Amino acid sequence: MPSFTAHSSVSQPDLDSFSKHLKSSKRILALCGAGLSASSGLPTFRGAGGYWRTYDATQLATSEAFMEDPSLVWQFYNYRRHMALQAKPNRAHFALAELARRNPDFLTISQNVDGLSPRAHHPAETLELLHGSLYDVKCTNFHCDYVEQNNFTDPIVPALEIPQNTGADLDISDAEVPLKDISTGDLPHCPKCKTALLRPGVVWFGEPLPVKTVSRIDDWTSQHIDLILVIGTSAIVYPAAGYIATARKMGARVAVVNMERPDSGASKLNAGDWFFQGDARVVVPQILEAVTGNIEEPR
Ligand code: BV8
Repeated sequence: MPSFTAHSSVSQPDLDSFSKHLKSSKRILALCGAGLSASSGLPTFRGAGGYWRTYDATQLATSEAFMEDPSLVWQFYNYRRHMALQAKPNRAHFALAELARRNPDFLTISQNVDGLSPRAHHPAETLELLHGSLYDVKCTNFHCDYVEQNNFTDPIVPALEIPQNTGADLDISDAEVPLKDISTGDLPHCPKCKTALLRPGVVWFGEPLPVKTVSRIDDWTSQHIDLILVIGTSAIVYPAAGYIATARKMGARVAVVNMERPDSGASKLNAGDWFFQGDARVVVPQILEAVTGNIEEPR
């Protein structure tokens, strides 16, 4: 029976073999998903937190939903902006940032739009936010090029103020709490063309990923890769999930950090892969410690 390390279910022999490979790895890729931020208090998409009111989050993350009911979709995104601003990056975000500082040939591809990796001071040049950010906004007018980054205004417009004291522990993410009927005129509008609505600067389902981001990642993954860390993702969404197979093709060993053992899909374990079961907040700092040193719990 392998001995387990003190504070997680990571077995010592796995940790030793992984640490040895980590220390000898030059080109390391990390693919992160909502599980990385779960312990910061942000619900995941497909886990229990995958619903907002009565909607599967993926039903609201589309341009069709926005065109049909911009008020509902803006209330969804303004709520997530607010919640992510209240949340704090956890030790796993900081550990990845430290690995990035110590290894210039490291790249984090994050599917998360919650802004927590940038707030953990992850070096920007080795962080690709594949699906954009809740804190970017852009104009919906095809002929207007207005884009604003790092807009942390909360609420983004007064009309989207989240109603408080809506009953014991309930908020607008609960279907029992009525949503405000916000007229389109009171939603965020473009300050440049002054006509069109602004939308969240995220990639919706059915939309192409930013060309610059994809080509940067394609460049980076066109050379040999020593290791890919697959952290807190169900690996269901493409093209993000496809980077795991790409990394394998480029020679990478695979280490999966997840609460559940992935038995199918893009992150299905192959012989020789490491699987570290547990909360990313606990497991990621532990498995990276051989290179990053001890990562303190953020105060
Ligand atoms: C594209 C931003 C092509 C928005 C997101 C029909 C038409 C077009 C495309 C498609 C189509 N059908 C399918 C597709 C492809 C589609 C897709 O993949 N769909 C899926 C549902 C099958 N992809 C797209 O649409 C992409 N675009 O293909 O364009 C194209 C090309 C040219 C021209 C036109 C079109 C765009 C996809 C991007 C969508 N945007 N986010 C927003 O956030 O609101 S996706 C969003 O969902 C996230 O970013 C992320 O990618 C995904 C959620 O996945 P995870 O992050 O993994 O989270 P999840 O909850 O699923 O899993 C959490 C995991 O963590 C679990 O495994 C859990 O066990 C684990 N966990 C939980 N707690 C912890 C933990 N692990 C560790 N510690 C813990 N504490």
